[in-house]
Parts: sequence; structure tokens; C-alpha cells
Amino acid sequence: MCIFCKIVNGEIPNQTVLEDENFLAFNDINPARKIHVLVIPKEHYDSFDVVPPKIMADMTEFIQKTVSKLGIRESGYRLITNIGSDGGQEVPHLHFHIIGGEPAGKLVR
Ligand code: DGP
Repeated sequence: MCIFCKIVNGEIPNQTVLEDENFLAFNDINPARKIHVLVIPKEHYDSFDVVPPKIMADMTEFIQKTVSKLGIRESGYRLITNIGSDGGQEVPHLHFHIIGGEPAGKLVR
């Protein structure tokens, strides 16, 4: 079972920001900025590449609710999902990073 499935079933503790029947938002263990929250579907999908569009539609709504709860809609934020090895994905369970609370900086090589 993957790490995030273990978080979903309670085997690994997490700092929950928002939860509903299908999705969970929790603080990243290694925050890149003041605010760094991960949003996952409770059902396992390896990455964005294989998630059904209907699930993504619901997940989009849940991400927007999470951002509202974090209070960073006005100030802005970065939303990232890493996919596969060149995408830098480490945990093979679809997740979006919500990163904010301070300027994100440029995406540069
Ligand atoms: P990615 O590289 O996109 O697969 O990012 C995985 C993220 O997951 C990384 O920012 C660290 C975070 N992470 C890994 N293991 C755990 C964990 O057990 N708990 C929490 N809260 N975050 C984790």
C-alpha cells in the first residue's frame, strides 16, 4: 500500500486541513513555503495522467475549497502536480501541492 493510502486509512498520521468523503487535504511533511498543503483523492490513482476527468472535476472544487480555508485566494498560490520520473513525482498517488503564504519565485532552470 502506498504512503498516501496509509494516510487515508489512518495508519500514518497527518495534519488535516480539510476532508470530505472523497478527498483529503493535509500539510506537507517537508514544506517548501509557509503554506504547503497536499490534496489527494482517497481512492488511489497513480497520477494525474490516469485520473478520470469526472474525479478531476470534483477534485478541482475540493482544491478551491481548501484554498479558501487556507485564506490565500487573494494573495495567490502555486498549484503543482508532479507526474512520473521526469515530473519529479516521488509518491505514486495523485496529489496536488498548494504552495503559498509567501512569493513562490520563478520557475527557472
Ligand atoms: P512529489 O514529489 O510530488 O511526489 O511530492 C511528494 C510530497 O509528499 C513531498 O513534498 C513530501 C510529501 N510527503 C511524503 N511523505 C509524506 C508523509 O508521510 N506525510 C506527509 N504529510 N507528507 C509526505
